Amino acid sequence: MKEMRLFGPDLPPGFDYRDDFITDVEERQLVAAIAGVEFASFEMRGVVARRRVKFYGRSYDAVPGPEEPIPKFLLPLRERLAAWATIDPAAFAMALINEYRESAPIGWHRDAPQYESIAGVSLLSSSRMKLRPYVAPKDVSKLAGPRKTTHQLELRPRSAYLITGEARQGYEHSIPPVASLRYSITFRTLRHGR
Ligand SMILES: O=C(O)CCC(=O)C(=O)O
Repeated sequence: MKEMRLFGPDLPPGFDYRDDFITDVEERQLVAAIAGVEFASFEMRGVVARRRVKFYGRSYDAVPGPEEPIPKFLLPLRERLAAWATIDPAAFAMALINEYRESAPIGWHRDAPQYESIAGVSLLSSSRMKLRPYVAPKDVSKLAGPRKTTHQLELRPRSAYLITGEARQGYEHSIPPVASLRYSITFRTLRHGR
C-alpha cells in the first residue's frame, strides 16, 4: 500500500511539491525516450560531476551556444508543469535532464543567475533534496559556525517540484548520493533581460 503523507514537508516560501505528478505509464514513456538521449559530463567549479547532463533550449551558460530545441517527448510534461506554475509553456525556455547513476550527488548550489523559476520531475528512484539559506561565496568565510540544512524533503519518483521566489533566490539546494539510477527533468524560465 502506498504511504500517504498527512502533512506536507516544511519548505521555504516559493517551494512547492506534488507527489504523483505523472503516472507510471508516463514515467515509463519518458524513461524509454531518455534511453535515446546522449548525455555529456558536466563540470561544476572545475570538478567533473558524477551526474551526466543533457541541455535543451536556452543554454545553461551565460555565453550563448548552439541550441538544441526542446524535444517533442518533453513538451507534454512542459505544458503540464507550466499549467501548475500558471505560465505560458514557452516561458520554460530551457530543459535539462540530469542522469544520476548510483552514488551520484549534486552539490550545494543556487541555480544559474540567467534563470528564474525552476520546475522539476523525478523519475525511477527517490532522493533527498536539502535546502539552506544562500550565502554569497565572498561572505562564507565571515560566517560564525558551520552551515546547516534548514529544510529537506524526499523527492519521490513521478513527483514534481516548483522553485520560485524566496526558495529560488534566497536558498541553495543539494542532493546527496542517490541509492539507484534517478533522472530528473527540469525546466527553467529566463530572468528578464537575459
Ligand atoms: O535533480 C534534481 O531534481 C535537481 C537538479 C538541480 O538542482 C539542477 O539541475 O541544478
